[in-house]
Amino acid sequence: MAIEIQHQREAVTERLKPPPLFKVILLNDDYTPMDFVANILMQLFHKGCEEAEKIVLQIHQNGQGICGVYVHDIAETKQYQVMSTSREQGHPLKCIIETDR
Ligand code: TYC
Repeated sequence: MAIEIQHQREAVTERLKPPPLFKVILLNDDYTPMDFVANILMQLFHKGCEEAEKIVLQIHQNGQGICGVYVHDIAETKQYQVMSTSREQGHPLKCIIETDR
């Protein structure tokens, strides 16, 4: 009985934990136009124009940059939207997701 209560407690504690978060990261490449990446950041990640431009330059200089942090389903959807919009427009832009903690 005591063990069962302990298990129930553990199950409740598990359910109360906040869900794991995932970073959505854009990678640099030599071909995708900066304007296209800035538009992606504004339209899909709701960044303002100045912040979007800062992030684009940061990715261009450092190789990658974080666009946002989300629960897994949302992070995957954002990744899919970035990749499909880029391919539709003929750009090779890459987007990855990584655990945040
Ligand atoms: N390096 C690209 C260029 O010079 C611009 C770029 C920025 C590409 C960010 C991808 O995630 C990226 N046109």
